[in-house]
This record gives sequence, C-alpha cells and structure tokens, in this order.
Amino acid sequence: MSPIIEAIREAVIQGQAAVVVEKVQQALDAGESAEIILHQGLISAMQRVGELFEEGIAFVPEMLIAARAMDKALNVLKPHLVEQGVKPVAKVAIGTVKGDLHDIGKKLVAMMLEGSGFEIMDLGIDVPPDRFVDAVREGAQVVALSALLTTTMPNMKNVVEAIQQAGLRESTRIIIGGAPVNQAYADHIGADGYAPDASSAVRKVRELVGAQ
Ligand code: B1M
Repeated sequence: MSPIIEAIREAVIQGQAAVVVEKVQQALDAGESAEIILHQGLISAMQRVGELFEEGIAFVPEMLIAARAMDKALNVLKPHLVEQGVKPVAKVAIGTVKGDLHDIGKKLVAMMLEGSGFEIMDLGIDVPPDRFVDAVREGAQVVALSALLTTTMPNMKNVVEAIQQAGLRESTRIIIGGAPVNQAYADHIGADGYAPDASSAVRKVRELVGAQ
C-alpha cells in the first residue's frame, strides 16, 4: 500500500475528517485511482474500525467520527467514481431499513447508481416499510434496501410484504444488500436480487430493469 493510501486509512481510523479530505485530494492530484483510494483507504479503514469495536478498543463515538470522516471523503471522490451526464435509466428508491442507522454503504450504492444513469430517491436511514411503498407510488421502479445489522435485516422482509400488500409487487424490482445479507436471504424473503457491493449493485439493478 502506498504511503498516501496508508495515511488516508489511518486518518479515517482516527476520525480526522480534515486530514482525510486533504490527503484524498492529494492522492487524486498525484494520479492515484479513485477505486484504490475507496477500497484500500476508506473501506479498509472502516473494516478496521469494526474490528476495533469488536475487540472493545473502539466504541460507538469512535465509529461515528470515523464514519463522518469517510462521508466527507466520499464527497470528494464522488465526481471521480461516477460517470457524468448520463440519461436516467430508471428511478430507484434506496434506503436503510427501519431500526438501522448505517448510512455509508447505502450512500455509496446510491452514488454509483446515480453515476450509472439511474434517478435516485434517497429515503435515508431508519426507513419504515410504508415510506418505500409511497416511493413506488411516486414512480420508483426499483426499491434498493440496505441493512448492516442482523437485528434489522428482517425489516427487509417487511418492506417486500408491504409492497406486495399494496398490490405493487409485480411492477417493482427489489434488490437488497449489506454485510449480514446474502443471495440465500434475498431468495428467502422474495427479493429479486442481492449485491455484495456498490459496483455489483449497479450491474444487478441494470439486469433487473433490462438495461444494457
Ligand atoms: Co455499527 N455496526 N453499530 N455503527 N458499524 C457494524 C455494522 C458492526 C459489524 C460492527 C462490529 O461489531 N464489527 C456491528 C453489526 C453486528 C451485526 O449486527 N452483525 C455494528 C453494531 C453492533 C452497531 C450498534 C448496535 C452499536 C451499539 O450501539 N452498541 C449501533 C446500531 C445503531 C443502529 O443502526 N440502530 C451501531 C452504530 C454505528 C454508528 C452510528 C456509530 C456508525 C454508522 C454511522 C453512519 O453510517 N453514518 C457505525 C459504523 C460506522 C459501523 C462500521 C464500523 C462501519 C460501517 C460502514 O460504514 N462500512 C461497521 C463495521 C463494518 O462494517 N466492518 C459497523 C463502510 C461501508 C462502505 O460498507 O456499509 O458494509 P457497508 O456497505 C457495503 C456493502 O455492505 C454493500 O455495499 C457497500 C459498499 O461496498 N451494501 C450494499 C450496503 N448496502 C447495500 C445495498 C445494496 C447493495 C450493496 O443494494 C440495495
């Protein structure tokens, strides 16, 4: 790992948002790829923060300030990660399910979808099933659900059921993602697809709406 990427990773772990933003810009200016900065710098740092939390070395405030630093860095990276000026392919309503406050993975998926030509309705975090139903009524053809907690993943099933009960299931494609879920869980709850990361989410949503 190059020294600048190592410095970005360390600054995220320490929650030093201003340093992270400065170093990400320096890395971009030096010709480092946005994907390497994202995966080896930012995502790898958040994985380490998760390990430190499990080991009882970091606590919720440390996770929070690391997440804020990553969020600021994503704003700098965004124009480099996404294609610009692409025509909307379909409308996607994306949100983290009820009870779950994890924002960053969902934001990254939204960003990559937007850059690949999808119109995004970002419903935020802690989103109740009815809000997803409303979004479908407002024109979303795809519902994208994120969950990071084993305790909140069952709320994905509630969204699938709410869309079904509203009589909108046949016209809506539903994709799920987030660390605790997998393809088997998507099949179990009757979702149309699962993606393990942001890039494969774009491929999967394209496939679901029949886009090239
Ligand atoms: Co939380 N947290 N957290 N946390 N947190 C995890 C998820 C945890 C794994 C940490 C750990 O123990 N190692 C653990 C969950 C354990 C479990 O359930 N199995 C955990 C816990 C326990 C908790 C609390 C319960 C802690 C407490 O209060 N005691 C609490 C719950 C609050 C709640 O939600 N109700 C909590 C709180 C928080 C903060 C608020 C402090 C903060 C979030 C701040 C924010 O998002 N603004 C936080 C953070 C930062 C984390 C870790 C450290 C990092 C998450 C992250 O942003 N990763 C996380 C540990 C970890 O992930 N290793 C942890 C970076 C992000 C890019 O990855 O979100 O996985 P990720 O998204 C990926 C893929 O999953 C996928 O693509 C993304 C890009 O590759 N993906 C999709 C995600 N959504 C998708 C949707 C798709 C497709 C792909 O299609 C629709």
